[in-house]
Amino acid sequence: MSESRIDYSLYLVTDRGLSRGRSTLEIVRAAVRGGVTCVQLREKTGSTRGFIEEAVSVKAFLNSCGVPLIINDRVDVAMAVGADGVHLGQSDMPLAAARPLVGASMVIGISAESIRDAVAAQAAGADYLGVSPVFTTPTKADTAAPLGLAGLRAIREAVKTPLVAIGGLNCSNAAEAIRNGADGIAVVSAIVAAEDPEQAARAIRREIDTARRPWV
Ligand code: TZP
Ligand code: MG
Repeated sequence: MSESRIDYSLYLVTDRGLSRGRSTLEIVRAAVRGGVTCVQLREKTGSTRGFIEEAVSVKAFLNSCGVPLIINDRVDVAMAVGADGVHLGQSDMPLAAARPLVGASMVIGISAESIRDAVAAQAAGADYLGVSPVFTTPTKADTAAPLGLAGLRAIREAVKTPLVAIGGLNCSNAAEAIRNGADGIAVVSAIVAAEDPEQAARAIRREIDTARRPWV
């Protein structure tokens, strides 16, 4: 899938630990009903086999509604399940090593915590960038200092690659992130840990749509 066929506008990143006992598939189904346009499966614990089984079941659902699946960290898992994309951080497999493995059609997203990261990832051919963290977040421990909206805007001015803002995003700041150059909003806890993930996604969706249509 080429990057232009992916709608990054509301990008769900899963987290089993924040799901309050609900299955990842259950969260994904609710979030898609609420307007999520892209799903990244992020499994930091558990077996490779378990990750693949989960990815296969989530992919079957997402295929039925035309929403792309992106796999976090694991090029092998992304290839094994025929995912639409793989998301790689600055300590994961380099894009130049991943591209020959996954081929031209799989989307590769790269985490960028600075202008330097973003410019390098664009030059290496990243399909999109996860700009992180925009705000403080308790969800991921090993992040750099928050970029803030000014940092997001500076990265927007430095690259043309689609940008997905991540880190502390929710319905109260999603619109600002879009206005400061994000093409999409990536969310973990504001959807995954919500009492009603469908409603939570819908509220963020509304903010994004309003920010993209300032004339309305
Ligand atoms: N990558 C950068 S920040 C982050 C990830 C996975 C966590 C974002 O989580 P939340 O709960 O949306 O702030
Ligand atoms: Mg990673």
